[in-house]
Amino acid sequence: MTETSELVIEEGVLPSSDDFLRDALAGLTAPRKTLPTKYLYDAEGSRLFEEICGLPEYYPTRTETALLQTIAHDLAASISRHAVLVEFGSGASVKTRALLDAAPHLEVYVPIDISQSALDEAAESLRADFPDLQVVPLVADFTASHALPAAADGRPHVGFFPGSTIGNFSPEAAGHFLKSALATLGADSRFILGVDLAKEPEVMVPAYDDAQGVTAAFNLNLLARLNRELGADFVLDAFAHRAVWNEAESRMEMHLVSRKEQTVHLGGREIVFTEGETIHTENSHKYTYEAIAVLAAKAGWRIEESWVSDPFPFAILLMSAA
Ligand code: AVJ
Repeated sequence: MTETSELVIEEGVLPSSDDFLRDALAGLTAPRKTLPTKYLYDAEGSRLFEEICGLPEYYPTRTETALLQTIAHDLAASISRHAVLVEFGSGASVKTRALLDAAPHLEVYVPIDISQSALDEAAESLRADFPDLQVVPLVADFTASHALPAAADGRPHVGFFPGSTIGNFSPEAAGHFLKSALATLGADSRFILGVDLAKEPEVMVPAYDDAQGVTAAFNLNLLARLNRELGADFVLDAFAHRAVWNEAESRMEMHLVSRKEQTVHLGGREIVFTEGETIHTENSHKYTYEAIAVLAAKAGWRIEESWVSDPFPFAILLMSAA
């Protein structure tokens, strides 16, 4: 690890274009074409995602934010004095502010994210608004377990994973993540998890296929990235965004559908598409309350308290290491 006083960068964490090419080729030459979801979030993708969060159809962000604000004082009351808040995949740390406002006894904040620029910006703005808070960003892949920075030593640890980002994992990978978060946080820790719950497809589908086409642009940006960064020759107009509810797997899926038979070049390879063939780019699993509770319990977390919003069910769980 390379360590400075205010920023910790995990070795080998910064993604290279070699990784991107290798991952993209593996996905695009598979019998059912896929591209890894994490590549949706370059600077442009992150900007588009922020825009999605403000769309009328995209209920999760505003639902969770409202619930967090409502329960912030209850959450704060169960957070010990001098605690460290550790956020997984913190991005711009927007939702964190509701907790920080309600829990001034939080003294250290460790945002973990793969994007150093997002961490730098978030840290600067939080330090300005919370001058007594020690902000110690960790540039790392939040899905793996990590040694926390020295500033967290000897303090109670509270994990924070809002945004239903856990829905991007398969249930199996979500279980692994919850276990590795427990390994990072330690035996006396607590964990605050935000999870979107399954609801009517009439509500979920438009959330992933909005009228303004922002989600379509977000999805298509993946192909634009392949062109920009790896010299591929995707014609963006020749692919359409599609959002589908997969009832059997209880998940929203995003695909890019080839509008015609076509051949695309990437890294010296020819990739052939039939008309209607899709590239699967994202899963957003929607849990029942019971299903997420079972997953958490299997990973070693005990639910202390939970809140579910209405009319759009979204759950926030306060758990402790069992
Ligand atoms: C950031 C993973 C929570 O799945 O709802 C939004 C990403 N994709 N619109 C989600 C996303 C399309 C979002 N998460």
